[in-house]
Amino acid sequence: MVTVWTVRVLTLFPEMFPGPLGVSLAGKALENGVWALETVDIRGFARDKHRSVDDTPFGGGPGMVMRPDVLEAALVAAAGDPESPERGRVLYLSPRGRVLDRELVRELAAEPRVTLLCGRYEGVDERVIEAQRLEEVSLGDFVLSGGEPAALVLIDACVRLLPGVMGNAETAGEESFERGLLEYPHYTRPALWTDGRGQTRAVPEVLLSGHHEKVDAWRLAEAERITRARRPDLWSRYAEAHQAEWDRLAARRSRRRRNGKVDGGTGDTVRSGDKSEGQVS
Ligand code: 9WO
Repeated sequence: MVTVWTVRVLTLFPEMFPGPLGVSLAGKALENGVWALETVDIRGFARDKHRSVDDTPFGGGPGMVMRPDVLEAALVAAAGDPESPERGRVLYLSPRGRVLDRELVRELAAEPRVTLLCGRYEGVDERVIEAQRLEEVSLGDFVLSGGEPAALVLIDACVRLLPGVMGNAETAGEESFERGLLEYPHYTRPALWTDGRGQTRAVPEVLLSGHHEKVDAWRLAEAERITRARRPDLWSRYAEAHQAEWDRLAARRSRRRRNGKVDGGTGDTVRSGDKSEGQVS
């Protein structure tokens, strides 16, 4: 092993790690040394006899705030001085942060090491965010009871991009998301399934046809239909990226019609309208 992607997690609850990352593909990869996890117990850096890591907020208000002196000691021990070039990226999981996306996951998975600070209570003293140049990263617009579950999610997303973690069946570049689309629907046996209320449901015919080009075309059309209906934001970016290509195809079809050719299309007859996905524009 030449490179071991190493994640250091600073937390008051080290027993939460590796947690769900200790099983399945991520767990195997952890055992096999594809990635390494180091937890740092923030409480180990408390100085007073009560080992306190938090205190009441200046200005009043509910709850407690994590102390900057304790956090600085933990961060410097875990990652080094903020000026040090080999320190690597240090992230603070917080709803105030840059929203995690594929792009940031790719960046982080490409780093040799990443340090994650997990907050508890009402958060950390603002000055340690500045002094330690913490990058705030959010999973979305919701509040957790602490940063740990968010750290687990972030690590999972990174680990599955590491070479040798996933089977070659699902290499990262082949996923629908990498094309800017949501996933197409999946089906397995039995081909005819009677659900618990006695309704028999069939797998779409084309998937049983063994015609790989038709299967691919159907899956693309389904991924497009679902994306357009559920995620207009993703759909506009995708449509923008493909507009020129669609214009070329439309121009070719109208030329062929003028020349008296019958447009047989792609043989794909289920591109739209056969399933309800709410309002589409
Ligand atoms: C708690 C709280 C209670 C009363 C009034 C305001 C309050 N704010 C918070 C709060 O934001 N607590 C955070 C808990 C402090 C930092 C760690 N915690 C956290 C991280 N909650 N949610 C996240 C998180 C991280 C990444 N993506 C989504 C949510």
